[in-house]
Amino acid sequence: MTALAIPGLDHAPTTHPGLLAWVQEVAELTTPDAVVWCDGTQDEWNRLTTKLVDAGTFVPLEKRPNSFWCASDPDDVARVEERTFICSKDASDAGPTNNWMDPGEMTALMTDLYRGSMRGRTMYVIPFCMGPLDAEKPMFGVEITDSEYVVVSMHIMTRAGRDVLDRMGSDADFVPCLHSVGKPLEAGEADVSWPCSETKYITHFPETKTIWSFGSGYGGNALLGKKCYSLRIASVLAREEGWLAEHMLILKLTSPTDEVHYIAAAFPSACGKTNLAMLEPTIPGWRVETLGDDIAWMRFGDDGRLYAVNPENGFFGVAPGTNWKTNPNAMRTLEGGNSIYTNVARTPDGDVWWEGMEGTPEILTSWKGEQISPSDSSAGPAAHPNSRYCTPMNQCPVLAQEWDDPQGVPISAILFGGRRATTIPLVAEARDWQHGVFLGATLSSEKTAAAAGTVGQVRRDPMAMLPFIGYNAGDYLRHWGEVGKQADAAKLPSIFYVNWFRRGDDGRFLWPGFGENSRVLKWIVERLEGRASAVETAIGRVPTVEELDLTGLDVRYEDVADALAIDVDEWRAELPLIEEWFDTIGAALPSTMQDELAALRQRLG
Ligand code: SAT
Ligand code: MN
Repeated sequence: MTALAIPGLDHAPTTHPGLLAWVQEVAELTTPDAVVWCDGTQDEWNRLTTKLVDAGTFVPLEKRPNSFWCASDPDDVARVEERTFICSKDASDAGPTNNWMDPGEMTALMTDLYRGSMRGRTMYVIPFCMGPLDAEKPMFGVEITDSEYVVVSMHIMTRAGRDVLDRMGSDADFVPCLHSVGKPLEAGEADVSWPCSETKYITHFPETKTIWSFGSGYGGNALLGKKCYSLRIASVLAREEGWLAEHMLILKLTSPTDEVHYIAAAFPSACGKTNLAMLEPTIPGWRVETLGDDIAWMRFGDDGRLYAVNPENGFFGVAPGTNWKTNPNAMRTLEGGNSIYTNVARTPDGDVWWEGMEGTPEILTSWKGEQISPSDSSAGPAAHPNSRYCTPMNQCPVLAQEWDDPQGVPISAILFGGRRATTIPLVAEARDWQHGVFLGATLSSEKTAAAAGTVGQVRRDPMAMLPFIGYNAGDYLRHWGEVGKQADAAKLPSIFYVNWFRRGDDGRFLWPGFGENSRVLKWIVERLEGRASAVETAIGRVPTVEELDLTGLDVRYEDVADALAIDVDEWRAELPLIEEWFDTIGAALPSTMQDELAALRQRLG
């Protein structure tokens, strides 16, 4: 087949020779029925959402304007870490925490998979930009996909379309992102509502800054601007260029006396980043505004401070547990419409529902499409635990006005946190940058449903980046150390470790969490401003119960004391686990991390 036989291929609205050549090459390999250059317009959204409704993939939600319900294949509901690869030339550059394959071998293998993989489908070319388009050096990408679901999701999650292509001109660098659901259609074959393949590969080539994804339609595997570009590839760029690409929310905290602090916080997937980013403080006079809920790119400004930008344009949040109490601002964002819901339940009157949402409808269509009653516990969850909403940032009622400032915002504090039932106190402050890097390097969390695998198991998750570091984890920790030497120590953000999830002996949470976490943020800000005291402990500086503002909070004193406690025996039991983790990283681990571990051991006695 010659390229010109594919309708649309010759209607390229660009003169960019590299882009044109790549699109042509992919079209010849994947042999779609047609090629469409996406323009990012409302018209395109309308056309594709209509197509998805007609195909049975989307169900329009009568109760939510311009919003759609969608159910995935039951085997395509989360990121697939065991199918995710970093294909650096040298295996040691992928390090012990990533899957690796030789780039040549992977290219050959996936080229075979892509051959004819778009047959019977349309190939879409989506020009997109991560971060503001008016940045000095905009971060371009182009995703080629055969999934309409991906196109409309990219409309929400990124700046996508014609403006991006125009700004790219004929010579801008871009990250080529190739995606196919891997389900070609034969002539006359009816499509399924969620096409995907049993064979899945989520592949990154760090040397050529290229992404190839095959077989999955799920967010983190298919919306390639998100984890693949903005974390795995961007972390490689960040290392080369001296900045940080991190799995962090960004929030703006304003005190009753109008002092402003910007805070970035890293938690593993499904550990409450979105809730913290949109938090409604329970203490009077304090205000939180949102700049991002998942990813932060941080670079030093001319003033020596670290500035953060959120590369995304939307929220791809975990639905279950989101409600008017845990995250009223997410609920309000969703009320704006223009959203896609994947794997939640649907009510008979055209609304969505998930576990934890207020009101329990009598009858529901579950994420599996079954008619169930949520009160019938034998039916299983109505919404998949990793079900997601995809919704535009600009509908968030507490969006900070500077959220899309290309300069970013200066970060005062970095929080690391995980989900731990024991050991880790509610909050601890690092002594200095290197100690903070150690806290991040040893971050641990119980596994959640955001990735396929066993939920609940404790695993080490350095800086909540374990599945997202695009290179060797030891080199990554070294890079964090180096970044701390780029600036005057006094200008670096202070680093804190938090754990909202500690439990008492009877299994109940010791700290109420959600809006009450503003009390912890207040202590953090008072530390930054030198107004709060802390107790030096073996693991860092921890507040006493009295140092936390608990005014009006209905909580037992002993519970807060237990939430803050450093149990030396628990910490001694943690040491071999940290050691084992450092052994896993091996020779690339910077010696500073071993020094910190030795110092901790000594302090624990
Ligand atoms: O990977 S996703 O972006 O789909 C969600 C997550 O795991 O953080
Ligand atoms: Mn995430």
